[in-house]
Amino acid sequence: GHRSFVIWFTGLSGSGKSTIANALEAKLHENGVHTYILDGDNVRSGLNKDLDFSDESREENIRRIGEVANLFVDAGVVTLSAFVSPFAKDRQKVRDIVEADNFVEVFVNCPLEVCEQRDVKGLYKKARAGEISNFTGISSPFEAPENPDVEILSDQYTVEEAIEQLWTAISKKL
Ligand code: GGZ
Repeated sequence: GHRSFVIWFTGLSGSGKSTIANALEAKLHENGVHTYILDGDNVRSGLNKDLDFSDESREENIRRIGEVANLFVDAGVVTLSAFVSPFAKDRQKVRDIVEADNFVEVFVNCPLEVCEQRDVKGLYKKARAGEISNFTGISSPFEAPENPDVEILSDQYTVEEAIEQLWTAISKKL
């Protein structure tokens, strides 16, 4: 067996949260660790499909995800979560829900200019054109963590390097 806890990725749209979470999950599986990834694809499409991107909806989005993550941790699963989670108070609330010992905050730090340049989904262009409102980094704030457990400068390192950095931080908790 192994311990269970939450690995909470936070960062701008397009910063690399999901890519890094998926690569870390593969490495955890190689090491016999039972995992689950919570992300927009499986949470905003179902449990949270009533929520939009207003401040209030984001707060409720993150609160519910924190409660779900807590259930997974109770079930013994290492839980990776990949949401923008732009508000410091909401991330703190999750830390309180799951208990600080079970919470690893990972700031995937990529400059807005780089995320916007890549614009993998074309959302930044739409946000600049005013077709999407409350877009994080453009028309809605991102409160960078002041004291993350891990900070990944995702525009300066490969995914493999990021995984090595994360492994150093989490392997001792397993
Ligand atoms: C930010 C938005 C928005 C707005 C749609 N602001 O790159 P993506 O597409 O896949 O990641 C973004 C995702 C953010 O959802 P989260 O649940 O992670 O946000 S939060 O934690 O703030 O609740 C982006 C897409 O949804 N998207 N509209 N206005 N991102």
